[in-house]
Amino acid sequence: QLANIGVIGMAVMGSNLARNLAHRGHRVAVYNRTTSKTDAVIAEHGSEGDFRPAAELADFVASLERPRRIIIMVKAGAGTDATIDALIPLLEEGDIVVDGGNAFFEDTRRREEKLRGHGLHFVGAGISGGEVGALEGPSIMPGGSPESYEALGPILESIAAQVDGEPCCTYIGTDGAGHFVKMVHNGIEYADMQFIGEAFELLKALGLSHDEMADVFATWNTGDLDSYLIEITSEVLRKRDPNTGAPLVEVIVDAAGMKGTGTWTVQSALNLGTPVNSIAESVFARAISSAPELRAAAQKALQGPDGAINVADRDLFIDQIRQALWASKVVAYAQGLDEIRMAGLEYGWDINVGEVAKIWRGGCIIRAKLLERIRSEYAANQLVTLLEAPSVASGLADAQDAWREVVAVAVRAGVPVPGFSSALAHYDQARAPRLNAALTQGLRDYFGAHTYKRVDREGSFHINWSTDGAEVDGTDTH
Ligand code: NBP
Repeated sequence: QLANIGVIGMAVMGSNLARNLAHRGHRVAVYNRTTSKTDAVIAEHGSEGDFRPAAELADFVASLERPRRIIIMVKAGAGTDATIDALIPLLEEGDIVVDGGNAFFEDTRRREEKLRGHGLHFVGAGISGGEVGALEGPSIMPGGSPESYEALGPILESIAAQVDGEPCCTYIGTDGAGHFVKMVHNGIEYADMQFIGEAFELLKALGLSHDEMADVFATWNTGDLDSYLIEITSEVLRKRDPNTGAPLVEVIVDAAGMKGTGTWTVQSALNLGTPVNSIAESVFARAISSAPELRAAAQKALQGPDGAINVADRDLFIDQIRQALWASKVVAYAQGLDEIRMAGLEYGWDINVGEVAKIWRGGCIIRAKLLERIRSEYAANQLVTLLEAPSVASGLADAQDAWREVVAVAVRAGVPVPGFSSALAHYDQARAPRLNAALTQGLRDYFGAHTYKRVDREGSFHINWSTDGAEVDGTDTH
């Protein structure tokens, strides 16, 4: 009997995914450009299931039943293209090639079109959960032809994380839809981590020890904030440096790295014209952390409060931080889901946003109790944005006094909270009956004759600013 699934790429992600497939009873063909890696994986894990290692790509392809299902887990970019180009001449019409790496969705669109030209299906599948997720059950976001999902879906669903008996894997939409959703998942992950970082800084400014902070996060993890990232924050804060015994976070250089998915999320949002300011602030917060020259120059020149926070009721303020964190998190999820909805309209993906929330409930890095509420709100209501969902709007209403207090105290103390404050600004902008954009339009008309619309009648208008000051029809003005 031939293998029913193949995995190319035996580095961390590919080998763990192949083992997961084998553990679920699949017959797994495996291949890696450098054969010694395949040999090492088989030597160590070959007894865990039915693996079919191949040293040559042609033998790998020949060992698969048709339509062939091949998951590529190699370094994103040139590695993916090289693997695809090597595969194309070996495949037959109807075969399915899956890219499980972190590809940019425009690359996925390009590859899908190319493979379609060869009569092949190309599936861009976002896979989240890191190496443990790949092995034990990730969240999988596959995009491609509906037909390919029929042949592939059951296999992917069998290895995905399960929540309430349902797999954290569902068909997302055509071509780049799956990788787009994975990209936004990562953007939300950036925001989640930024908010947690701001809460940490505020708790520290209150004078809590690292063990006390770890306890606070552990307690928060038993309530509305229950999530993987809050859980591991408690563990990281409690960790002592094996060398010095100091809290580990105090010996880690405060320069955050990034691999690009957060930046892509913001760039794509800018192209779509959809506001994701909390996600953008998270990306920029990493950027300033990793700008040593700018920081050194500014540290010498700039004055301000020393960052200590003194409040009358410390426990009350800690709870207010919890509420600010929850409310900001809701806004970031709303912004990310808004971006997915807008991309669906732009690219014709017909994405079910509630189903996206559903498959993020388990396996992935942003898994959180909040996602069940989001799933049920999208299932029950036709939502333009998550913020209008009844239980979300009332939750934000309840949290907003605390949220405003935390931002105000932080601003006065000189503790930077770009995430909390930008999320709050989004909340206030979104609910405002009038925005200052009216003045922007007036200014644009003044210096550039860009025209404006009126609240009381149709059409576009222009003021003859430099002559008689009269309002004229702006239809023909640029
Ligand atoms: P890497 O990203 O480290 O890539 C190593 C693999 O790519 C090896 O199998 C290597 O083969 C292969 N490869 C390279 Br490099 N260039 C190649 C080429 N030109 N042709 C064929 N194969 C090539 O592996 P990883 O860390 O397991 O990640 C795999 C994918 O999963 C990436 O897209 C990554 O972004 C994504 N990822 C996701 C998560 C997550 O949490 N979801 C985590 C980590 C990674 P060799 O052995 O012959 O050099």
